[in-house]
Amino acid sequence: MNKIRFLTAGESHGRALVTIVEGVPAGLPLSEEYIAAQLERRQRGYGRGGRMKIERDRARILTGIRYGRTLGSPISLLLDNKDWPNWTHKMSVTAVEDPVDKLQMPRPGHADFAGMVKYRTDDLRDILERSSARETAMRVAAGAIARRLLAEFQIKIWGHVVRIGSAATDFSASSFTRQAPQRELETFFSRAEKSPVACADRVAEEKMIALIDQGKEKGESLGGLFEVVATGCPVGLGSHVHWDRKLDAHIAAAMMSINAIKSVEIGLGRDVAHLFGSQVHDEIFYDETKGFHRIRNHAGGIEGGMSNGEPIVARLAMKPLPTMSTPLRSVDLATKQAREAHYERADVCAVPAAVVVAEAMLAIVLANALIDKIGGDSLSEMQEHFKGLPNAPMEW
Ligand code: EPS
Repeated sequence: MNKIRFLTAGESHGRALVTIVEGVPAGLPLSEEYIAAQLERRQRGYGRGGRMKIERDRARILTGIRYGRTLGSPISLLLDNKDWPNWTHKMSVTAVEDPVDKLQMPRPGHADFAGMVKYRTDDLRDILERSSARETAMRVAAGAIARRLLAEFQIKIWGHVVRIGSAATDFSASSFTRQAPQRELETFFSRAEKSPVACADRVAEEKMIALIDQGKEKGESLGGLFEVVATGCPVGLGSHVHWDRKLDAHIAAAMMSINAIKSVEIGLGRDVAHLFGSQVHDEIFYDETKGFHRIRNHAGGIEGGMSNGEPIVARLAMKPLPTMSTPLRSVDLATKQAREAHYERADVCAVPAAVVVAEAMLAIVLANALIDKIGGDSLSEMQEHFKGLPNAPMEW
């Protein structure tokens, strides 16, 4: 079976994070710099805590590449935690004589409580170290490889923030159709890229920043809403024929696997529930210059579990992080006494970072859907197959 699969390993305050990415076709140009650029994007964002000032994420390529190109063999990446020297005792791999105090006040909304019960531990550090979003650095590294592959087929991935708490922009990327000039897309998303909250709307951006400042002052945290978009997808990724081949199902599963994500919508999403059919579905047109086309993209690029050639748009809701410097009420699991939840250094808002993680997961899903559709053990074989893809019915 020729599909990209990857495993990640690593605790937030352990020595390092690692990933093995298997199934990448041979002959793909890839460098540490390309991966580093994506890792750096994930570290940005107004509202991050002190940790991001310590880390300078850069993954080393250990295997799978020769002379700047993939070999088709497993690619392994290693990312050292720069914070590790401060944690060698707390996170020692070997037993220590003077272990640190156990943490026993689970944070409401965090993996702490269920994790402690499930894994039979009386120290929530055993759970939080792996449930931490630090792990997403490796997903971004693995996703960078998928993104690099998609770029060879002019498939591009973008993202922007729609809402942080009560501050929002009205703009949705499902306003872009396949006909949208590349320049328009690039202008919009590069505005989002330069924004400290990844929002292209300057008025909304200001409100978001003010809200994060307020949240920080109050010891609160904030979630939000954001969109990830893929342009340039050919028609027919995924399939209508079986539940586990539907592209939207794969996207939803990948997105829901990201820390703190509570909902995923495609295109209009839940708004389809209160409109007439004619207000929802995107009519089909044809003319000589544009070929088959739509004038809107409420479907978010997916019909019947398949890409329809329009931009794929997924909208995700992220909950406010459960670690708050004004802690919520909890219970000391050892004494059963009411206590404040555990607090340690954390981000006030990580929505702009989550955009980059969701882009990475979307890249992995789409790279796999493309491999599934056209096959090929090497980039050049995939490119040959890609040329033969029909763009419209009756072209086969
Ligand atoms: C996180 C808590 C913070 C975040 C961390 C996720 O880390 P620390 O506990 O070291 O201050 O900065 O995110 C990252 C380290 C990262 O790379 O994104 C948590 O508890 O989930």
